Amino acid sequence: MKSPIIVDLKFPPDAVAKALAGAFPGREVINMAEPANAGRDLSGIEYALVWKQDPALFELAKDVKAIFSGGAGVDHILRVGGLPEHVPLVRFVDRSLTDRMSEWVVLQCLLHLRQMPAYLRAQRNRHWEELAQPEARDVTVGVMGLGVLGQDAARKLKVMGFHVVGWSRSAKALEGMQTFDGDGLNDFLAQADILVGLLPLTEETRGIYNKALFAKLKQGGPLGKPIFINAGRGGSQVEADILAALHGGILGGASLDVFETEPLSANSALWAEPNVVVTPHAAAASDVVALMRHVEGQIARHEAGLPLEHVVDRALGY
Ligand code: NDP
Ligand code: OXD
Repeated sequence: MKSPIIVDLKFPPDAVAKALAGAFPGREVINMAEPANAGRDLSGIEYALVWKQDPALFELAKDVKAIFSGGAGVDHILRVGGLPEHVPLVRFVDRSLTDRMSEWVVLQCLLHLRQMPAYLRAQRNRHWEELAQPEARDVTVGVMGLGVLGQDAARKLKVMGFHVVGWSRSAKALEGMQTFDGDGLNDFLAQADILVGLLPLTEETRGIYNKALFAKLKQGGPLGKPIFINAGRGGSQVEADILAALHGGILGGASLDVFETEPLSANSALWAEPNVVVTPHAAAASDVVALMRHVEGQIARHEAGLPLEHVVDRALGY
């Protein structure tokens, strides 16, 4: 008898219901979005798939043996708290999510390289003026976070011709790319014309993109001033410092997909900044069908006695 799975995903309910229709054959699915499941006895159930779960979920689901995240980042899940200790928490790692993130990152780097914010302004003003155009090979993109997403984005940026360097907590040897770890942050920043943030939100990375960091980026490169791009988590950026750096000539532009508070307030000055691109945490939304497939695969491994993959190190927070 297969253990049921609890699903508590704060995603659009119709997309979840549709994806669940063909998922988990032979296994009961307890979708917490259905009113009939409110207050249901969840004891004895071994699996839970969650994203921004109800804070009381694990008081009811005391016997879970594995928890699956609906996203690649797990800060929301850890922040809610109440997770049973020593139960593995598995991140969502999937080709579709990785491809989408790399599309977004490459798009933003090209957009700033090719001066699209300025050309779009010129178009609105019916103003014809060709701007100076550096080549990608002369521009260094520094990727902060060389995990699943950072490495794929770095590879694809290289295909577009950018010179790419990377920084991560532990040392990495990546072919054709200079990498820095931990203490090498200042040397890494000093090379970056474009800084791409693909870090998880942890105690160590909260507020890391701040005025002190922006001041260490390379000035006077082919783009004039450095560009800041972030699709990791908004809690890692200090928005007041981004605005001050833009106004003070420390940053030349930014592309932001994530924000300190989401949705971004209609009053935020970021919306109206001339060289700032704002997207609504949409760089790489989880494909719910792919998510179910990934969880099925991991449960199959677990039930075959194989180790779960992509397990979060709860002490590190990612
Ligand atoms: P991974 O866990 O695979 O990679 C995280 C990377 O960050 C690793 O290279 C890790 O270093 C590095 N890192 C973590 N902490 C530190 C630190 N203190 N100092 C230096 N480096 C650090 O995560 P993913 O690549 O899969 O995802 C990254 C993040 O992207 C997610 O956590 C999520 O927040 C965000 N995301 C955003 C989406 C969006 O739509 N905007 C969609 C999906 C994810 P090391 O290699 O040494 O462990
Ligand atoms: C994720 C996200 O972490 O969508 O997957 O932000």
